[in-house]
Amino acid sequence: MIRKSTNLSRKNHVIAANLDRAVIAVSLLFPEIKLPFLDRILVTCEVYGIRPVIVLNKIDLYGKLYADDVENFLRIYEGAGYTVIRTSCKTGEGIDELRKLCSEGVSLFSGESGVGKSSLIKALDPGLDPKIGKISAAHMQGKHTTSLYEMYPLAGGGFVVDSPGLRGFGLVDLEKEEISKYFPEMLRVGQDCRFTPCTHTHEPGCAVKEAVDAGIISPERYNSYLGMLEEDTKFR
Ligand SMILES: Nc1nc2c(ncn2[C@@H]2O[C@H](COP(=O)(O)OP(=O)(O)OP(=O)(O)O)[C@@H](O)[C@H]2O)c(=O)[nH]1
Ligand SMILES: [Mg+2]
Ligand SMILES: [Zn+2]
Repeated sequence: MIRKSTNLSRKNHVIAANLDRAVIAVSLLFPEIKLPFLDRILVTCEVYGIRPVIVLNKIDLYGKLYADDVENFLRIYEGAGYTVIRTSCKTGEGIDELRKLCSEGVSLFSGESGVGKSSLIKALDPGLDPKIGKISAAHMQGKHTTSLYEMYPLAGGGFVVDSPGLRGFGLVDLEKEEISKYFPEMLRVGQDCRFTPCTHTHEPGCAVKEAVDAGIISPERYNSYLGMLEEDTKFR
């Protein structure tokens, strides 16, 4: 799994190797999720053939007020074909399911600072002691508590890699025509576009745009795709 540094060096940064899956932890609150950021991680997983599992953590915080946001999130990502597990390190919801999933092979825990990567690892195996931070009261964000990559064996089987919170996630170099292949829902319908290659932006007879209009592909995912296409090449 590789990301491009978002600073001027634009260096490739190898995050981890020989992974069986990437557990991408997100939260609707503290810190608030940014969908294009999640989509960049998902594209990178597709590029390297790593199976992503999305963990919507801190489910105990959302209540009725955010019920629609939770539904919307599931609609977007389950609709795109991803596995989404709802978890809480406070109530234990979803932890058994996540433990079962992680009981074989090596799982990288990735995501923004403060989403609860280290807390999830501790919940999977209370015998472990990864450092857990606090949410900064001033910014309602994580404080970059985990500073090193560390692999732990789980008592119930499998290995997990705790990692420092990601600040930015630069995509590795991809040709513009290539990007949509890494959106599984676009790959599925893209064969039916009238033109090949099709950028799925302005071409007539574009099956991807039709699927967006028909509500089969979510506008949020499509917008992330457009954002990746439009990015100045220095950010890709
Ligand atoms: N309410 C609630 N708080 C949680 C949950 N999971 C984690 N937290 C809290 O979120 C804060 C950050 O948790 P960490 O596990 O340190 O987050 P992290 O993703 O490892 O953060 P970095 O190491 O900085 O990247 C802590 O105060 C946790 O107690 C949860 O499911 N519900
Ligand atoms: Mg941590
Ligand atoms: Zn098209």
